[in-house]
Amino acid sequence: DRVAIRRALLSVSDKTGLIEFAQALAARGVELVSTGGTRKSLAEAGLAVRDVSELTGFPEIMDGRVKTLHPGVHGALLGIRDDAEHAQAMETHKIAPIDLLVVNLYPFEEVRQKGADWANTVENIDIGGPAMIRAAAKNHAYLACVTDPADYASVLDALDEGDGALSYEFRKTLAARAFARTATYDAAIAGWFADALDIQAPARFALGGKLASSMRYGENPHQQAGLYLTGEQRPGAALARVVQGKALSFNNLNDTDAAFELAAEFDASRTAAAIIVKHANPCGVAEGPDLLDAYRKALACDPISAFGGIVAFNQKLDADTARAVVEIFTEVIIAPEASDEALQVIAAKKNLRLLLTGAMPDPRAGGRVLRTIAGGFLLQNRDAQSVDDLDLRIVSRREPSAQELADMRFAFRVTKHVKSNAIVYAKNGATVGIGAGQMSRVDASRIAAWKARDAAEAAGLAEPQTLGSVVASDAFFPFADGLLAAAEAGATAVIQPGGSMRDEDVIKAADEAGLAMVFTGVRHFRH
Ligand code: 93A
Repeated sequence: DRVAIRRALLSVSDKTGLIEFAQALAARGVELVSTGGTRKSLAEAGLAVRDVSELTGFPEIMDGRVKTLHPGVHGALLGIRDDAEHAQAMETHKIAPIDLLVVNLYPFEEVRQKGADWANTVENIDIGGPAMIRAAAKNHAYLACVTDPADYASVLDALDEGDGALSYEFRKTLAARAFARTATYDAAIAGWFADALDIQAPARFALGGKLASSMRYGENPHQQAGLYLTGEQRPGAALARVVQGKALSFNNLNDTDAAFELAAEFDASRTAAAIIVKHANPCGVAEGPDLLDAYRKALACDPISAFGGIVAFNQKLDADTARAVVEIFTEVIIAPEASDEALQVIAAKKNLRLLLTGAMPDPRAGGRVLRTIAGGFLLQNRDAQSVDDLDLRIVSRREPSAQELADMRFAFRVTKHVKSNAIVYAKNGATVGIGAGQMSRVDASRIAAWKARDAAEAAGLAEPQTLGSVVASDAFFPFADGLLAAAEAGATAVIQPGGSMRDEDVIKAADEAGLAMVFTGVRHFRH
């Protein structure tokens, strides 16, 4: 699967490192072919280089707009070397194979940034370059394609390692980089047009995704919105089959995603889980022997907030659970599957959306999370950390009981999906108080306890459910106060990442209050 590099076609606008790279290639016996400006630079540096017009038998025309757009070039890039017909075509038309393509594109992004006039910016839309890059990247089984001067050194290293040849794995990596480059390049051009024409509707301007549906509006009625698919095959809100109900809104999809991703944290072969989400935060989460039990416990956490909520399950939805859900106004139900009887129960509620995904997503799988900021975007890996994989370190004098430990794991699992600062009280596999999205941790702690008191009152219970509960925090307690607020509310055990400068004070406070405490060593911020 190695490809010996004998001939390279170089065509670059950014000439950084070009001469050194070409010299190194020539020194390794690689024949150089090049386009006008690039050829001139190489020749001036004393390198033997052929003009691409020698390959095509056709001169560069139209001020360079057409220089490599020719079967002599594209046949060389696209020909399948071990296909008899392709080989015959190459021979008949005297097409010399190219083993290495080195291209970087007209500097459209820089020209756009400088605010050049319309005609000048348009002239900097590269056509031949992306065509060659895409051809070579498609045909990575037979050649390599370099699109970034930053990769020259690693290409030379790989060549030396491979004795003048490049491996399949390496060529595949280069192809991935190549397609990423043409994708961002075209996105920049599309973005420039959209800005220039003041096209605000995202539905008409894709950011590297494929438009799946336009929404009636975005987060608010005066905002336009669309759902785009990235190609990632992760079961969830974007790819689910919509069985019934009104059209999904932007907020529905966002909340449904939050609910289902949390449901996925519960291994369906081990336990049944129900999640109720409002405004992208869970307002009730529980696990149990079956979905009905889990749903009832989840609802009890905060029945007021659950009104108009999104409900997610990690197992096949059954009729009894469906009946319980439709008792209160619910916007969306999402589950991997549903029984025929459950489908009938839900069908009676015309507006209620039912989404079936066919499977649960893997909570440990990688993936990307994107957030836009003014002038750019932030990209990070998905938080794929599961509490099941962590070594929990007991730091208190008192050891937690088995029930406390189970509830601590449960609460920490939930906390990962609550906006920071997040505090979650849990008891017997159910949340009993959730404090989300607070600017101070102690406030999150107080709000969670206060909500638990409200829920107890509404249910006619004499005492709040936080009594005898455990408490989880998404990040370390910087001071003892948040922890003491939890103890005051009746929590007996604490799970938190640890790692504060004042850990010692916090541990001391836990010991004094008789709390059991474990450190996870992992934090779950969610901003
Ligand atoms: O004007 S193009 O779209 N038409 C082409 O046929 C073509 N072939 C290569 N631009 C084309 N290129 C681009 O020219 C390359 O992507 C590269 O950025 C640049 C190199 O030109 P030169 O070698 O003349 O400096």
